[in-house]
Amino acid sequence: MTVADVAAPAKSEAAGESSDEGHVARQRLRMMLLIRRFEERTYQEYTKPGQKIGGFCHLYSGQEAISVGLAALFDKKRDYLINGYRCHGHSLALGMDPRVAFAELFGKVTGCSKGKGGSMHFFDASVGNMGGHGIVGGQLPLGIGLAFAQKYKNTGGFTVCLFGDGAVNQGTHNESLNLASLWKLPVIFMIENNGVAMGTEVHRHSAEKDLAKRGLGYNMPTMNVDGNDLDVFIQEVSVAVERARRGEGPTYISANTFRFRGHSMSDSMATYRTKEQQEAAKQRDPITLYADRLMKKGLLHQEQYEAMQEEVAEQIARAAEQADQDPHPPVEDRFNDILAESYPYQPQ
Ligand SMILES: Cc1ncc(C[n+]2csc(CCOP(=O)(O)OP(=O)(O)O)c2C)c(N)n1
Ligand SMILES: [Mg+2]
Repeated sequence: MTVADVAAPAKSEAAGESSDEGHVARQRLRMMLLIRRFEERTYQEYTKPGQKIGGFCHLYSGQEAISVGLAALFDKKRDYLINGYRCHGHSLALGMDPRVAFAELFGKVTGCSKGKGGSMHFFDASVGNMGGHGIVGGQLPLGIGLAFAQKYKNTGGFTVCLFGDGAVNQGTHNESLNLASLWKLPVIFMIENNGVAMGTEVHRHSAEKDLAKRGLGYNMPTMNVDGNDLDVFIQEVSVAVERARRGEGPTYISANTFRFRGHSMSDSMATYRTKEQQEAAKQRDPITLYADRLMKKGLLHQEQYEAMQEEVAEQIARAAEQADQDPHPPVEDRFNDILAESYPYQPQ
């Protein structure tokens, strides 16, 4: 099942039920739920006896509105998304089947990277998902390379280059912002600003705490956006998308959010996030905020919401079980797919 499939309306008389607005909104809500459930199941699979997932694993719970908002603005035929290692949510939002995603985590041949990439390397180039990257800040120069190709080929596409608040002090950040602005590349630099790099809060590593201002020195528009309010996010980020599509160059955005779990599977977050911070964040859970809004607008009923939650839970359970049945890659394949196959350069 994909993002296009939503729970059937429970009551036919509901206001807005047949409207496009209601349908699209419920699809988005469903996708945020799907991502949250996927991450919860991933946590269980990682921590329970008989652990099926190895290596590093970074969960995305709490940040769902950003990936679902970006997917809403994204044209899979011409746009690119490139990311750090916290990449499960974006891949699901761009349509990756949860079974394929679990298979990648379980090291199965049916995974998006044939089971050899794992949690940090979810890719699907066929929809412009140029993957997760493990080196902090390493994706920025790659992202502007993609944007350069879009400009060179005049595709009208843009690249959204995502990174964490911990990446802003990397040298690659400076180099990429400068070139992108100088060459007016169609790129959106987006910090998924969850306020911490592992356990280090922004005020401990950045002399300027308002990270959005980092773009100013490179002569590009900058903005802070609410990364937990899906509607606001889509509306405000669409300005940057249009600017990029018009060929006017990059925009720098801090999408402000909170992650609900630790940095990776090895920390519980309890040592560097106060109870007050965690409580305040829960009040701004992107899923609850959005579901409440839809209910107030009459675009969602409680019964409908419950049915949607149940359906998503079943879908995730089924996907994990199916992925578990899939085979591991054959031993003979261990040296394949390490580097891209080379092909002769063909100027267009
Ligand atoms: C060049 C480099 N240095 C250090 C690390 C180790 N490391 C992995 S994640 C991380 C923190 C990054 O935090 P942030 O950019 O805020 O992203 P978040 O994890 O919050 O999404 C660090 C230091 C790395 N992967 N690459
Ligand atoms: Mg961070």
